[in-house]
Formats: sequence, C-alpha cells, structure tokens
Amino acid sequence: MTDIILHHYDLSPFSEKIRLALGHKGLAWRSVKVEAVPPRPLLDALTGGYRRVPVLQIGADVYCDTEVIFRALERLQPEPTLYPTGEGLSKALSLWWDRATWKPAIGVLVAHIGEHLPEAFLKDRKEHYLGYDISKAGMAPMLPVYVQQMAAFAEWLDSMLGRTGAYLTGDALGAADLTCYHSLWLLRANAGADTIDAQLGLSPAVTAWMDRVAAVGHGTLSEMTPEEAVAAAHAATPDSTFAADADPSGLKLGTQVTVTPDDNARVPVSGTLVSADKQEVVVAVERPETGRIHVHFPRAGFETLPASSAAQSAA
Ligand SMILES: N[C@@H](CCC(=O)N[C@@H](CS)C(=O)NCC(=O)O)C(=O)O
Repeated sequence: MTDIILHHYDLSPFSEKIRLALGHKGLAWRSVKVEAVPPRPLLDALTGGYRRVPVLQIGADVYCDTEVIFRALERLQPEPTLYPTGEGLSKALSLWWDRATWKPAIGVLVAHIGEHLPEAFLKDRKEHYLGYDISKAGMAPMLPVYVQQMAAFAEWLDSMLGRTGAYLTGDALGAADLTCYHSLWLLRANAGADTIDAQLGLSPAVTAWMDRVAAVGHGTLSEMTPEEAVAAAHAATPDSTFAADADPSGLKLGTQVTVTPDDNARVPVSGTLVSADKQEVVVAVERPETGRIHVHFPRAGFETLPASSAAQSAA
C-alpha cells in the first residue's frame, strides 16, 4: 500500500485529531515533522501554498484540513468508521467546536504558558494566521471570558455524554470525539490536567471520556523526512478513487480556481479543478519538486472561486 504520510508537529491539536484517527483505524503511517513556524518550503510545494497543519499525503494526493483528511481515511479504510452515527452530526459538531473553541482555548493556553512562546511564533500567528495578538498580555483582558466560554462548551459535552454513554454521539468513538477532545487536550498537555480540570470545571464524565479517547493512541508510525515525502509525491500518479463532476455551484472541471480558507491563514491555492462534489473539491497543482499533484479540500470552511472572480474580489 502507498505510504500514508502525515505532516504535523507534536503540539498541534488539529494534528492530534488525525494521529488519533490513524490509531483508531489501526493504520501504519509515516510521520513528517514540520516546523511550528514557517517557512516550510517543502510542505508548500506539496499543498500549493496552503499554510495550515496537519496535511495528509498519500502518494501524489494531498489532503488539507482535518475534515477532508477524515474523509480520505474513511475512503481508504472504512472500518472501524469515524462516523458511527453518520457524517452529518459528526461534521456539524466538529465545525462548530473547532471554530467556537479555538480563540478561547488559545486565550486559556497563553495565560498558562504565554511567557514561553517565542516572539517569532507570536508575530507569525498575528500577521499570517489568526490576525490578532495571542501574547499573554494581549489576551489577558479577555481571559475571564475565555474561561467562561470553555466551561460552557465543556458542560455541553457533559450533557451529551449523559445521554449517549461512552462517546459524544453514541456508544462508539467517532470523528466528533476526536475533534472535541483536541482543544482540551492542548490545554491539559501544556498546563497540566489537574489545573485545567479545576479551572474549567470539567466533570468526571468529561475527564473519563478524555481518558477513553487518549487510550486510542496513535497507531504504528515511523519517521520520514520532508525530502522523502516530496520524492514520494513525485514518483506517484494522482489517484482517481474520488472522481466527481458535481460542483453544486456549476463550476466545470478544467476551470482555473482558487481555494481559500474562510476563517484564518487565508492563503489561496490556485490550480485546475479536477473533481468536486458537495463535500470535497480537488485541484491539480504542478510544481517542479513534486510534478502533478492533486490537492483536496473540504467545502465547509473554504471558498472555491473561478480564478478570474477571485482576482476581482481581491482587487
Ligand atoms: N480547519 C483546519 C485548522 C488547522 C489549524 O488551524 N492548525 C493549526 C495548528 S494546530 C495551524 O495551522 N496553525 C498555524 C500553523 O501551524 O501554521 C483543520 O481542521 O485542519
């Protein structure tokens, strides 16, 4: 089987979702460690410029954003599923959680460890990723609000677990669990579980659920260098397992498009539309280092526009 390659860094919570998904599916994977602060020229070559982490690569197919990575893993190996109660509930819960908790989670995080974050990291996150200052001093005035929000959301998890049992959507682990776990994991991993559990008032049901999710583990992994990953893309041909000509807005295959996140790190990826349905869009990108690759994005949270109208809207 073609290597499953994850480009990630240890303390990236969105990467933790995917490491756990690989563990859940019992897949063997190759780990490419990337810098927490760009430049990441070899990763840029693989993604066409998408700047967030994690990125999953299978040969010459590159998957950007955890939602489409989950979908790719599910296609590759359907069982055990990431969607025990179907995709809708899981994806809706995940999109809400990722967006609602990211800023408050960062606010709580920097209150604990902000003084250890390098200047270059803070500058990059402000100028190229989030658009706001995430220094300890910068976030301190709103800290009470961040705690209030995280505590409210954590209580919703408690309420779900009270009805469903072991996991958020039922008695089997799914993608929604991995998503709702990740920002709490980030806080506990950096500030200590006892500190965070007390600060956010995490209930015994929530902490026991976190223990169950953590026990999934990361599966079997072995290290790979970024150069080896780029060479693997160059040696491969894009896969045609996902082949759809069903763009809901009527975009025709072959059109030059840009795909841009609609929340942060709004760097457009330009390429030729090669596949699209309501959930996923794929563009072909050609770079000397990689040859032709297919870069996959979810529809939720991304804007796909014809290259000409994207240029106009930016003007
Ligand atoms: N919606 C994206 C969010 C990914 C994201 O924001 N990842 C963080 C790391 S956990 C990131 O890219 N931070 C900036 C960076 O590393 O360049 C996903 O689900 O993959």
